[in-house]
Amino acid sequence: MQSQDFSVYAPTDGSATEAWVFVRVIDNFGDVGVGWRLSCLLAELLCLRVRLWIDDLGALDRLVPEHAGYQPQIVVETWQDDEAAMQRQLAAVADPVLVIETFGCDLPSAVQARMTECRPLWLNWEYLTAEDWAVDLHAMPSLQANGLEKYFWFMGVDAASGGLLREADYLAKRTAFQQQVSMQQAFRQQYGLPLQHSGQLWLVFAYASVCWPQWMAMWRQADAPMTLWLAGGQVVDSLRAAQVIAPDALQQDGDVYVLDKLTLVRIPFVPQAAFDRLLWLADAAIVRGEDSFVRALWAGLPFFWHIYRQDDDAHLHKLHAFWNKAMAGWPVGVRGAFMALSDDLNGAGNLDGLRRVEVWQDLYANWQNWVKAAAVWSEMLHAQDSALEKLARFSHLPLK
Ligand code: TRH
Repeated sequence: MQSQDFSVYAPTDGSATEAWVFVRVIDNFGDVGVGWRLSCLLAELLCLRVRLWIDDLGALDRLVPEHAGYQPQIVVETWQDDEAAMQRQLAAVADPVLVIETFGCDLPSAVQARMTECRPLWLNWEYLTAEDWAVDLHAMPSLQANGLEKYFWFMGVDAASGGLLREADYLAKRTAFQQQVSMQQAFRQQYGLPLQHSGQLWLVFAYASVCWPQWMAMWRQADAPMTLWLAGGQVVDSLRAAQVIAPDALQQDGDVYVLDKLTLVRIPFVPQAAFDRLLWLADAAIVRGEDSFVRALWAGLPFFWHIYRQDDDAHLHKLHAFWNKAMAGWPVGVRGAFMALSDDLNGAGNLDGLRRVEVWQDLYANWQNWVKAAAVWSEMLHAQDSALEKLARFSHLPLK
């Protein structure tokens, strides 16, 4: 689907071309995480001045503690529901050539009225999915009540999708970090992460679930040394509720708790710009939601996806759609064991304790095959155009 040429709306007086990104924080860090990352990439790669309108500055402060001076091309505005306040804010700012509402967050009527005058490219930046219907709908226009077309942007893993958010220098940064032990040690020191670990190192950033006591039992019975870096707090809460750990265990960042050969470490919440480095240090991961999932794809390591739950088990279609594409070239031995555990993690499995350990041991026996399969899939995604490269082509806005 080819749109009209929106670059014609760029100012001709030499002033910077402006884009507006709207974010409503529903829960967790996904909305703000994607909104901020997208804003940074619009500024860096499309050289736009980005006005990020967000209704919960506290969520952004947590993710990007220094956002005020972090990227001079990004201006953060508080999105106020008060119409008069929004009118006053709008009166002071330049017209945008691009307006992105993230995840169907519905633009205020004052903004829509302004858009009927300056007629920017209007995108609804949707949740990522590998389902085929999303590829069919990607970049399709939908006529709105104000007479403007709004286009759907569906990120995804297919070449015909809206692509994935990726920085131009991602691979260079990953390689430098993974090759330089001094950088790794400095990072560990900066965030109070243990300088050593025993066995495989897993980064676990996942939701609260009844599966966690079961998975700890699985790993304890498998009896191989293993270290879990527990990020985000919810897994620790589940373990405490199930009395797998003592009530006073893992309360503070840096606390360590040992269960036989399993070492659990509660790690601090790092700024978003540092999150990749946790993945780059790990042998494997469990990630969640949307943005951390994409970062695991770029890291190219073996991982499970703890997907965000939706009503009517819609999340399971999304989960399976993704893995069916990702696993197409995987060796059979990895595929069966992996899917059984992935379903188990996401509440769709039927493993009892004994079978869970057997399946884990099957996967563990195929470790190198899993590592290779994950790396190959990641390389394939790296070879595709990123979401911003696709957006530049779609909008005719110049790419740096
Ligand atoms: O926080 P999430 O569970 O967000 C979710 C999903 O996006 C979901 O699809 C959405 O519907 C729901 O929110 C409302 O997971 P996600 O998407 O991985 O976002 C986490 C962000 O937090 C990501 O940008 C990485 C970042 N992060 C850090 O910056 N530092 C950290 O230490 C950690 C653990 C995460």
